[in-house]
Amino acid sequence: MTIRTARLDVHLTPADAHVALRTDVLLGLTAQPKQLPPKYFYDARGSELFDEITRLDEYYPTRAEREILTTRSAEIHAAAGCPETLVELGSGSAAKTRHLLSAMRDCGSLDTYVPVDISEEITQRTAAELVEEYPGLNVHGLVCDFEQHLERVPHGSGTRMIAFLGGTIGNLYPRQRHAFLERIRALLGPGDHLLLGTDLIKDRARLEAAYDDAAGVTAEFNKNVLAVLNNQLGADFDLDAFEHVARYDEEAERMDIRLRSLADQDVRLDDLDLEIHFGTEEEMRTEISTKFTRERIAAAYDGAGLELRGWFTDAAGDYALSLAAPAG
Ligand code: SAH
Ligand code: AVI
Repeated sequence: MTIRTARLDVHLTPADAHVALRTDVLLGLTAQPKQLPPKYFYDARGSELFDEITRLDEYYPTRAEREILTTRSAEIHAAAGCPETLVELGSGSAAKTRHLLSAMRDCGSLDTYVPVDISEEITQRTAAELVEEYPGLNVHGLVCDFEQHLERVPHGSGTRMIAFLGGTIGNLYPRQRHAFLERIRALLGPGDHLLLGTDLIKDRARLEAAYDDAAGVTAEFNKNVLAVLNNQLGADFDLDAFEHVARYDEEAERMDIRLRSLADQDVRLDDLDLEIHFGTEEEMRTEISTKFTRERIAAAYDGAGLELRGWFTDAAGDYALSLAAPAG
């Protein structure tokens, strides 16, 4: 038997990541209202906290997506024409992805898995685990910002499925989402498919509870972005001087996640030589999490030259995995 090792290409060196962080934070903290991009939640602690979120009672999306993948992976794989390569964007710990990989293995098509994530630590761990768990599997991981380096995703062999699970597309703003889908469309060759996970619209109470759990894990995850700025930009944010806010914006059909300043305070960021003032009650947006309907997803695909080819939901209809391919 051939013993394989995972290959990991790092397209985001610590130096590049630092420049990007400096630029984004300078822009975000000097904007009115202030905001920070959600990709900076995911240092080692942030990835751990996100994994904790996925196990919370209130946070149904992971369970719902797991239910679909547990029961319908073989069907999804067949509907996508039994691809040989699975590329996964924002792969994280790839916990649910195992169902898809097993379906590919069981039908004999599995050749290559390409995990793509901004966090080097978690991608390294995921790649190493999967080489062990799936003997003979080629694992070619990529550490990069999927909004910037999508074109560097290795091709793998045969046809591919590009999976973007967990509802992470909901964390992109409409313009970013549109540009992202267009770039995915450009990556898809004949026979390739996109498998996209999206949370669906539901009542406000369930949505708000999912993003403001009783144990306070989501609040800690949200505040972790301040810890990232403290560690990486020499900032002096007092995490106790901010509170977590999670509201459903019905008009925009998205969760709006913010940090609210509990005091009139100045924060210093040494690496940026910047001092920023927060007024009492001032809110800074740290994330959106958009919720969808089938119609909205079909329209988003349509606008990006893609076509909805398959629709899979959990029994409760809380969450959807959709399959898309180039239109026409
Ligand atoms: N797919 C997993 C993890 C979702 S959490 C699941 O369904 O459970 C979101 C993941 O996307 C994190 O692992 C985070 O590091 C990654 N991520 C967020 N923004 C990113 C970006 N711009 N480029 C690459 N990865 C990103
Ligand atoms: C990664 N992403 C899909 C999660 C979400 O549900 O939008 C991130 C998250 N933020 C707070 N809780 C979970």
